[in-house]
Amino acid sequence: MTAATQTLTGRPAWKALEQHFQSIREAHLRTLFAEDPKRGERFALEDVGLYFDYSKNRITEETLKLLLQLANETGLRRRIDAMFRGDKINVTENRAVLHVALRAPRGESILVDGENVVPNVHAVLDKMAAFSDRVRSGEWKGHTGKRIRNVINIGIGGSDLGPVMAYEALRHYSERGLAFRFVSNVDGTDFAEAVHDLDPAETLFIVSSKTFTTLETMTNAHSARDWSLQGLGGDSRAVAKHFVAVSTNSAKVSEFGIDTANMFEFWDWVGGRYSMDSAIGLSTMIAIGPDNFRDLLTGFHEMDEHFRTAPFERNLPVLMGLLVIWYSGFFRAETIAVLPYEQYLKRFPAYLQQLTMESNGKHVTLDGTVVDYPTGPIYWGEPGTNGQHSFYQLIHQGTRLIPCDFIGFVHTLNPLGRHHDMLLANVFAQAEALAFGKTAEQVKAEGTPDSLVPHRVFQGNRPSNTIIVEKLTPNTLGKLIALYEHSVFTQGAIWNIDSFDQWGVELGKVLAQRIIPELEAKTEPKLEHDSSTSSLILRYRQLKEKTS
Ligand code: G6Q
Repeated sequence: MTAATQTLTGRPAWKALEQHFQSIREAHLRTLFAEDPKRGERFALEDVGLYFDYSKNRITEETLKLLLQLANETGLRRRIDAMFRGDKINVTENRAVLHVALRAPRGESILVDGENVVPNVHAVLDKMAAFSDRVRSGEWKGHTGKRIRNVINIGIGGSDLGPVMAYEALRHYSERGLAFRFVSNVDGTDFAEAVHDLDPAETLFIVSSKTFTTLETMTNAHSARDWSLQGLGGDSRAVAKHFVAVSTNSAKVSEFGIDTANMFEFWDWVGGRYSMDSAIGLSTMIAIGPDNFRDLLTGFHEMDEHFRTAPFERNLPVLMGLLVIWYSGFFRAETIAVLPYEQYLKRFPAYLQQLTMESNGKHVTLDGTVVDYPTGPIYWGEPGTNGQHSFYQLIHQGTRLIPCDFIGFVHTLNPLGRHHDMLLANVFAQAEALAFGKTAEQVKAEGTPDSLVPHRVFQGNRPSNTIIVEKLTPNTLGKLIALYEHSVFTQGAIWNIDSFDQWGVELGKVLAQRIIPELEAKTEPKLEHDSSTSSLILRYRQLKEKTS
């Protein structure tokens, strides 16, 4: 077996980690900290404006050494270089993976099939900037001559989650004279609620779809067109003033009736969940303005450069990714909680769910072999402190190990009395409580009745990372997103999976297409599903008929 085809669990570093795990699995963070008074500084790293404290992890120098060895044995460096070079590392779709080119400065060169893609990236950014300025200034008018007051992004998955998250995250920087809404679900309620109080004459739709064929998006886009035309007297010329598109598919865009002059392009080497900094970010740019959008891209790029050049032992995404490998592969942790102590980041965990789970929820390696180790964990989370009053109980005292990422900012964008110190005190207190807990002796010493002692014991030894950033800005948001993107890359490279395809979303889509006509048929359709699915379809048809 060559080094490249060696299975992960057969690698020397993996075997050494298995052995090492036996010696460290019971070690308590209390002991690790007591033995090394400088641990909190030693296992911390500051770069590109992010402070990353990973000392409250169940690791030693030896763990790190072996994880870094694993990164080397699995060819992480080679994989990083291949991505940045534009190699077709998305092997199942035979595509380059070049979201890093979306934030490459003007003048850089990144080749795809021999063509430098960076000039095209900047041409689209310039076109987006000109359009954004026109909408923001009121120069872009609707069909009746009114200025645009509402911008609605229609998209789903990668064409929705990034724009929603970025709008919420950067709301502080947004143009408050414009309202932004996002429609994704094929459930008509999503569209109906988004437009119920809006005037079509003041509403601009951005139809965001890489393929321009996605069922949900195209259904919503057609409903939006009907709603617009109905409200604007039925003149189809109104579409040109109230609809723009973000897509790779110009033929489908014109077929829909959108002038391709108002289409913002991106490319097949941008994966949906890695596309929020492409033209898919048009709503973000209109909200925060082109200068802030460029700051966002600069933040992404700074993290890209850090990931590409920093030695692995000082490389933030690499260390973060290796810790995920450690907990999922050895402690068998099933989930990871992301806990931003920043209200503006309320949609960040939801965004990360797609980034992490669509990327690394794979059960076969690049060559199709079924893995014999766990791959992508479940990511979830809520902003603090709200989560503390709901699910943190399980993280503190439940039976599962849930590594946590705490994210906090030194400066708030909304200074208000003592709020921010209280917020940050909670970040530090939670990480401290999780790591060190409270022993039975401590609980007893507080005068707790014996019968309650076990209930009030905190075992501790629950690991976390703490990421501290100076302030939430477009720039730091870009860095945080890129940090997770490259952590996901690191994990996928070591697991030897394709982090850039998503075949798992296909089957359900195909089956739904088959079922739609069965639900709508006027005459009883011949159902050839399993007995459960057929009965459900039948029941729906009968009840629909009876109660309509
Ligand atoms: C993301 C996925 C997926 C995609 C949506 C929307 O990586 O590919 O979430 O973004 O299915 O696809 P379209 O942009 O083509 O409508």
